[in-house]
Amino acid sequence: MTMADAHDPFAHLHDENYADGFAAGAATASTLVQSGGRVVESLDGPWRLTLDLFDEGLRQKWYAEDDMPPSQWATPRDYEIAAGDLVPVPSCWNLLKPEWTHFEGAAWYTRDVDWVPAKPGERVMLQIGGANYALLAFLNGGFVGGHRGGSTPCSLDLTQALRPGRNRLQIMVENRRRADRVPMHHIDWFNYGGLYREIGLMRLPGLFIRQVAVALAPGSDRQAIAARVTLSEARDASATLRIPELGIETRIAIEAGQGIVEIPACPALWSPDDPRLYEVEIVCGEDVWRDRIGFREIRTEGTEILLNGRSILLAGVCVHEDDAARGKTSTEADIRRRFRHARELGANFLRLAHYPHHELVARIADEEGLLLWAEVPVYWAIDFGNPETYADAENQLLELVARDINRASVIIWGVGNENADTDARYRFMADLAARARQADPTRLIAAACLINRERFAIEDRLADHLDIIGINEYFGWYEPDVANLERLVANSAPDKPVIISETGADALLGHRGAGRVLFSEDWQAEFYRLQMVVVSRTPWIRGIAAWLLYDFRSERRQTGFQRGFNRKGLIADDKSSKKMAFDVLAELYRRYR
Ligand code: GCB
Repeated sequence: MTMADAHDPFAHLHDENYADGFAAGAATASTLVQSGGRVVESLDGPWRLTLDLFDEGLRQKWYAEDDMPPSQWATPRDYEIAAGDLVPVPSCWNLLKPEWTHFEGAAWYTRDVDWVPAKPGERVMLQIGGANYALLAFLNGGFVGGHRGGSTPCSLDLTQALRPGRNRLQIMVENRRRADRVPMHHIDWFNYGGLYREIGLMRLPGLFIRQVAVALAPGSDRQAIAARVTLSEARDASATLRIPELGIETRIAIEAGQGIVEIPACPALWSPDDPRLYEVEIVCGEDVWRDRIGFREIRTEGTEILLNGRSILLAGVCVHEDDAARGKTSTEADIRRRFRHARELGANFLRLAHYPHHELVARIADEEGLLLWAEVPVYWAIDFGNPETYADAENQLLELVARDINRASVIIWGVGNENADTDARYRFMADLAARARQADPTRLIAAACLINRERFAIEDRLADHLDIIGINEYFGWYEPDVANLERLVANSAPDKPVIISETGADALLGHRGAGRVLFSEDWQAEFYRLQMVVVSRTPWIRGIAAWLLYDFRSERRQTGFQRGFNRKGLIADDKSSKKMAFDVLAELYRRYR
């Protein structure tokens, strides 16, 4: 914009560079502050929301401070905070008004924040649990940072911009589906939008603990605990690690903001039968970081998966974050209900499809002793040749790892799902797997890999980079002949464990039929019987995750049976009506485990 343009009320109509300077990727995994048991002053509750289909907010600077009521405006405007709808946060806008159901675009959230400084030198982080897909945040008219990635959290430093007294916080959230995003525009779930997880302010001292990883030291034969501490700044310092129940109190020397310590220790090991958690505390200067952590070892040996040195079978179920009334917003009650249903099914394992779920999921799984596969939405036809897309995927992965690294329940990081084999895909996913391993050497890396349908064999060069080969197979559903599953097993000789990471059939609640009647409850139940015959007798299949616990919204699904839902749930979308297959699979799992 030239000086002359600055006085031209129509200049913004011709400015297509309106988004320059607003990087949605400023907040990343390395700026994320773990919750660490600290108090967060909640900003949940009512916010004003204005939809912005044409990006007028950036074009016209809706973030500029102007608190005049319209009656006092000198010139007309197209934005008025008070005219926005009062909406609850967290929520998905799609479910708030019928006319917003399919809205994909930008929307502006606004609220006042009253701030009372507590200590000189304190820092203040805005902690956002999840906003789909990208966000830009503005405080008192100034840009304070942005984030991309629809299911991972971010931290934005508000220290400089926050004023004592009243502040105006605005967050533009934007959920357009795009070919270069992660996931891309074609997905088999609903593209909810909004600030759909909790949001709040965290006070921290000038120098604080950003991230911590505490686990059994790899290679120590379960005889040592390792702790890694990262501070907010690359300074030398000293921290103290305490695990009172183990009698541990150790100094960690921190150099240039990083400290690592390894201590001989034999904690009682965390397992599904005994999900033992220890209070862990790290103090550095004025900052205290706390968590409850379970210690366990997960590794593979040949085609077996070993938990604390003992071979396990994973009997599991996949689940989406999708609720008829709340969409992608999960409450603690939702999570506990999912786990209760998984247990009723006899599952010891859940695959959290196909993106990072709410932070509480792994915390509650830690308490309850459930095993988890957590993944990033590197789903289907990602723009594998695009370096920006890779950077986004890697950042989402590292944010997930940073958030959940202390959760014993998470045993597998999933780096992708059903991605067609190209050189670009191979490089992208091999790099992602290597990055996951480097960031966290204590867990297993997996992906839903490929099947050669001419030979009926597991065949995916990516498998060389994984610890576990996931196979999504629908023999008996998309591919009618279940016998081909037997062929697949006969033709494959994997040298690492295989998990059937998905298998399932649609069934509309109440629809019945004898034989292979598609969409009937009967066929869904029979489908699982046939699957489990093969799974149970194949020694290198070490687990299965049924697709899936509940029916979920998916706009791709438009037959009379589906009506906008994927009906492969063992339970209908009301989250309570069990289909016939539920009890059938529960019985099969009882025998399997
Ligand atoms: C798959 C996908 C999953 C779909 C499922 C289905 O293989 O990984 O996201 O929802 O099949 O129901 O077709």
